[in-house]
Order: sequence, then C-alpha cells, then structure tokens
Amino acid sequence: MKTFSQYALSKSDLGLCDAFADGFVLGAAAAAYQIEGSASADGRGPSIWDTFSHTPGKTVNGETGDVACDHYRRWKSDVDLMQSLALEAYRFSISWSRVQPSGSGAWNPMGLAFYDQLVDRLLEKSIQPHATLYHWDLPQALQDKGGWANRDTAHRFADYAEEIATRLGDRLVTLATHNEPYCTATLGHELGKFAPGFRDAALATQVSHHLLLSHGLAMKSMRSVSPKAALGIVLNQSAASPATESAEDVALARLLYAKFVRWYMDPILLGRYPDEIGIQHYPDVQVGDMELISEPIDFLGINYYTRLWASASTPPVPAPNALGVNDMGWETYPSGLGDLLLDHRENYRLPPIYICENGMACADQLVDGSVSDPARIEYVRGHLASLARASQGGVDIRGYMYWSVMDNYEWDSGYAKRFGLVHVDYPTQTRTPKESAHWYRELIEAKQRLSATQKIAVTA
Ligand code: IFM
Repeated sequence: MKTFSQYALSKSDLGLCDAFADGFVLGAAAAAYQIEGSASADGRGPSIWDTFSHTPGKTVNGETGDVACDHYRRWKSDVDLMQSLALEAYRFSISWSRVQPSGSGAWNPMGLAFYDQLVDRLLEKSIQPHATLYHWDLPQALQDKGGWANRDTAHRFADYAEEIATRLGDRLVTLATHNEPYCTATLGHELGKFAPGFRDAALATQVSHHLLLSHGLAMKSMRSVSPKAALGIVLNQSAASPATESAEDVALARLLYAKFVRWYMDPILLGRYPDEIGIQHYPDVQVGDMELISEPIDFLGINYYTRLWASASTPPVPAPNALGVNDMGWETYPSGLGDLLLDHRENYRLPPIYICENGMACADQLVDGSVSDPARIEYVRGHLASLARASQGGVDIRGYMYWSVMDNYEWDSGYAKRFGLVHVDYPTQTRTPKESAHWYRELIEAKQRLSATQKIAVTA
C-alpha cells in the first residue's frame, strides 16, 4: 500500500488551483442506471435500459444494470467515501421510473425518499448536490406509448421535472434536464447502440427535437415552483479538427461539429437550428417550439472526452493520437476543451459553465490493495490546465466533475470499461480508491488551502 506522500502534487498542479475563481468546485459524477442496481426494489418501474440490456446481443456479455455498484443500498457509505476523497460536489441522476414507475400518474414515495435522503446526506457532508433528471432511462411504460418519438412524452417530462424541482429544488445546487441528448437521439434512435435501439435517421432527428422541446417545457414548469437550484442542461461536446487543410476535410469538420455540437447549442442559445447542416430529415417543428427551447438557462453543463477528427479521404487519415487513446478507443486531446469553450465565448452569450463529465477508461488492475493509474492523473491534469486557459480567457467556469466517482456499468460495453476514481470489485462490491483518487483529494485540499490563504490576505 502506498503512502499518501507518493501522490504528492507537482508545482504545476498547485498553479492549476490558482486559475479558477473562488467558488469553483472539484467533484465527480455518476448516473442512476450505471450505479444504483436494485432494479425492481421498492416499487421502481422498468426503464428502457432494463429492457434493452436484457435483450440478447445488445450489451457485451449480456451485462445489465440489475446490480451495478449496488449504490441504492450502499448510498450512505458511498457518500462517506466521497467525503473521504474531499469531493466538493457530486453529480448524480434521478431514475425517473424509480420515482414515477409509469412515467405519468402516481409517484413512488420510496423512490422519492431515496433521492431526498441522498441530497440531505451530501449536504451534511458539505458536498454540493447536482442532479440530472434524464440520463437515458425512460420509463418503459412511456416507451410503450411511443417514447421520445411521441410529442406527449415531452409534456410528461415537464410534469416529472416540476415534481422534482418542488421536492429537491430548495437544496440542489444545479438541476439539469437532460444529459447528452445527442446520445439519446443518435445512439438510441439512429445507430441502435443504446436503448431503445432503433435505426432510423429521420426518427432520431424528430426525437432530438422532442428532447429539446421537453427541455424547454421543463425549464418553464420548474421555474413555476421557484427552486433555488440553478436550472440548465448538460450537452456532450467536442472540438472538431480537420485532418488536413483540404476543403473537403474542413467542410467535413464543420458538418460534424454542426451535427454534434451546434444542433443542440444553437436552438438553446440562439433559438434556431443550424441551417448549414443540409440534413435530409428536418424535424416537425410546431409554432412556439423554438421560443420554448430557447428559454433562458442558468447554467450550461458540458461533457468533454475527446475531439472529433474529420478526414474525408479514403482511406481516412488517422488521428495523430499523440497523447494516446484510452480503453474506449478515444483520443486524449485536452487542448480541445479550452478551444471549445473559447470558441463558444465568441459565438454565444454563455451562461456559467460546469464541466459535468470528463474522464478516461483504463484497464485498471487492483494489485496488493492499490490501483496505479498515472494515465488518469495526467488526463485530469491536462484537462484542468486547458480549462484554466478558458477561465483566464474569460469563460465563467463554476466546476469540474470527473467521470466517474467509481467504476460502473458502461452501457453497451458492460462492466469492462473502468472510468472510476474508485475501483469497484463487482463480486464483493469492495471499493478501493485508485492513486488518481488520492491525487485528486490532494489537489482539492490544496485548492481549499489556497483559497483560505487568499481570504486571510484579503481581510488582513
Ligand atoms: O458513462 C458515460 C456517461 O453515462 C455519459 N457520458 C459518457 C460516459 C462515458 O462513456
């Protein structure tokens, strides 16, 4: 077992702490279906991910989230663990079918109590609670009525959002509508990779519009109950790099960026879809939809993992991968995060930003009670440095949440991909903080010492 001094911070790590405004938080994230387990406990209804993961051939080794990290039963000790890692914020998602088993009608008191107690315990431990309403797990009962292809689902979502804002909005720091609507629409309805597993590009475009509409309706319904929480949405984004300076590669980079980033950013922040996409299937947009979708947001969550690489030639020019590729096959490209944010600053009136996810999967091994993961430390260092550049460039960044607090169920990839700061041994559910977790704790504590010193200096 290593001693903590071996995780000591470098001088440049301390410099990182200095780059952010007071109040900037360092935390970690997870999502309901990926960690909770207890899939049918205490009245939880089935979601589309229960159905999908139990369908043969959809996930690696047929793995499901039935047990996952057993967090639904271990939540108290998990929060204690977060406290021991000095996390300042925890981002979690609410399982809609746990709190409203059919996605409409009756609420489930036991499901609601779970999140209520979780929020209180986080606050007791001085960890900011940040919640997301939808991290891909639509109640199956709503899918049976057409799911996100059915415009009515957007109204059911707004009702659900209002209920949660009423119950938890007094204590949450942020409350987001959707996590990564691109994944729900494109991976779930065009590529068939995620639940509900459709392969229909026109359907996916319509779904993306209904997701955005549901976001706008939910913003309004949540505002009507005046929650203290800041309200917003979390989008997955990447900078796009053309492989060469050829007109074809540059045009492809622009197109990929428009489909991945601008398709969601522009309606929310500018009130219109980007017109240079030239998609075959434009969604059915009704009068008033764009006004709803562009309801002002209090914060924008961004999830950043890698960049988009655009090569139009055959065979394509491979990405240089100078800093390596992680266990998901994603290139490590930290400078893309700062570039993306500085670019946004030019193109939009940005609300305050939280980085709601950023992390890497490694083939971590538990050896003699510890997990050595220097690549993850480098990954976080690089991305925080890039974020610091954006902060110094004038982007208002309020927090950074590492993905993920612990290893968990990585959707169609099952349990083989390990993103966590904490290693999970699934057969025993033993949690072991990795070296990156110790390093991250030291970084957080150094940041806290620094801001305490600054406060003393200001008041002296
Ligand atoms: O695990 C996912 C998470 O659910 C959403 N964002 C990306 C992560 C890594 O793939």
